[in-house]
Amino acid sequence: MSATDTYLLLRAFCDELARCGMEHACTAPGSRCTPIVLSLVRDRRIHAWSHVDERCAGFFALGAAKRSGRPVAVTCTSGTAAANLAPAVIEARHARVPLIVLTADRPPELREVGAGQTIDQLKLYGDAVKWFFEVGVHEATPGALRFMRTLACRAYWTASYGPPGPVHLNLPLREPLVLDAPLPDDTTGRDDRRPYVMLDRAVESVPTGGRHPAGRVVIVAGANRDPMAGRELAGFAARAAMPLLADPMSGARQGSAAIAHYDLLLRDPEFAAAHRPDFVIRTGDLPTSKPLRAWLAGLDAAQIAIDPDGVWHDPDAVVGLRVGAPLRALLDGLTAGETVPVEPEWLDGWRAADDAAGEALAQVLGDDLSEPLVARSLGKWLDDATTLFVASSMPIRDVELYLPARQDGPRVLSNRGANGIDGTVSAAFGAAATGEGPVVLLVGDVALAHDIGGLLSARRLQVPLTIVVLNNDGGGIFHFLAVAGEADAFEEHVATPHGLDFAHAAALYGCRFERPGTVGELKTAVEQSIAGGGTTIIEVRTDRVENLALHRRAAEAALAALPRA
Ligand SMILES: Cc1ncc(C[n+]2csc(CCOP(=O)(O)OP(=O)(O)O)c2C)c(N)n1
Ligand SMILES: [Mg+2]
Repeated sequence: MSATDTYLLLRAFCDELARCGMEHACTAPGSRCTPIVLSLVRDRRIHAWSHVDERCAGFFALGAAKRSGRPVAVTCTSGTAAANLAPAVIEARHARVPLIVLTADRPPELREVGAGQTIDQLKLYGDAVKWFFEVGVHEATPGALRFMRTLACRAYWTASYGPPGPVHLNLPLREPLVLDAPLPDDTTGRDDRRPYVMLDRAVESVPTGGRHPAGRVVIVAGANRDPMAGRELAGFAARAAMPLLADPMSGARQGSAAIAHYDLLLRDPEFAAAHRPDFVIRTGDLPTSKPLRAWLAGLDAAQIAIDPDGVWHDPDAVVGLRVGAPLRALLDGLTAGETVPVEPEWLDGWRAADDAAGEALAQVLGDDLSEPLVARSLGKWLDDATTLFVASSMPIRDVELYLPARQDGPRVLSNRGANGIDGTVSAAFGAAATGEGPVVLLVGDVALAHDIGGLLSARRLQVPLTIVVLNNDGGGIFHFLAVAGEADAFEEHVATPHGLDFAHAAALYGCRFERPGTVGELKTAVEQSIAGGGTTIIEVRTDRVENLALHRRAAEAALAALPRA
């Protein structure tokens, strides 16, 4: 057993990851992980992004995999380093993001005997990973090389499909950990650069699942991994005159059938009752909106859900049919099948209400910088080459509530698997490191403070990112909850104001800093940041109490503006 064995096996492993399609990996420093790190770095097809903090590395990998739709590897040394990947692994599982976690470990003879930096890493992430495998220590025989190649392909395909998610390989590594001679050639790979094992997926073709949507049909579109599918869905809904209640993360909030303000419309009991559909088609994840969820739960319409992985998003147990197929299969089926009969006035009613609500909102929001106006404006300004990464808490709610329907608007991404505010900055940098076009992060101050170390990617990795922070000095979302009335503990223990001046963070991490006072200045700051490259923190100061009042006024105005029968 020599370093040559270790490195030959790991080179074959990384070779297969690259052949399968891997383009990005994240590393974190340590001694034990040296052979994994060097093997990733030395494979020229894989861009290895170096991180100091494993928690940031995990979220960076998550963001990169989320935007690119391809597995990203993340490696770290043994001990608590591996434990720091847990939050990203959990989010990846819930949000269906393909990650390949490669933890370095001591070999068996050094476990449970007081060797340094050794913890039990077997099944460290529990059920949060789709697959765990203890790789073992091997000599680089032809058989072992084929095993490592197969292992890499299996990890890649398992992370990619059915549904996508994280896998964990634990790699015991014996000293010496660096090479003392050049590596010999390895001819165990397939000819013509193909992966050792390919995956052939039979695509389900049960387009309408035997049900034929008819009458008053509504489409509810939630987060969808394929931005093109969202666009196609919007086109279909417009042609079929079916109201399309589209979460921005569906990529379908566009076209003449898109209903952007469903959250507000469905708060109105009269509207909600008068617009009960006969048939509901749900796609992707269930949107966050509470009024929408409550309305769907109370319908007696037939409800079908289509998702490529057949994901089970139905907390109210009302879906009667699940179609495990890509959205395209459904659209093809509906378009090819009998023409779906629709009442022409059906979409008109939704359209008129949505437009009226939108106009009323615009009036209430006016031109004064506010949290909803920032969300709405970014939706209007950013083009379809841009990705808007949105933090949990009020930013994602504001985007769902206020982003206007728009052809060629930005792609919207968010960590909504487990709704955590952690790792948001790192995940946005990961997204910015992959793919074409700029990334803009919309984030609250607490979420930014939580992952302030993620800003290191700006300095060390030179990844450009435009960060718009809504600084209301605490968790503004909690003002919408009953706990806001618990005066003895609310401010200190729930809202958690901190008084941080993010200009200092910007200086520490080498970012530019802007504090616009008007919408016009904000627009200029965002445009300059995108055009100039680099990372800029653009801070918009707001007030939590005023924000609550503004949300209420906006909702009241929108409801008052609805056309009445
Ligand atoms: C890791 C994690 N810890 C705690 C929470 C609970 N939480 C939800 S929102 C929030 C406050 C977020 O504040 P901020 O980012 O400033 O956004 P705002 O509410 O002001 O819009 C907290 C602590 C969470 N979602 N995730
Ligand atoms: Mg806040």
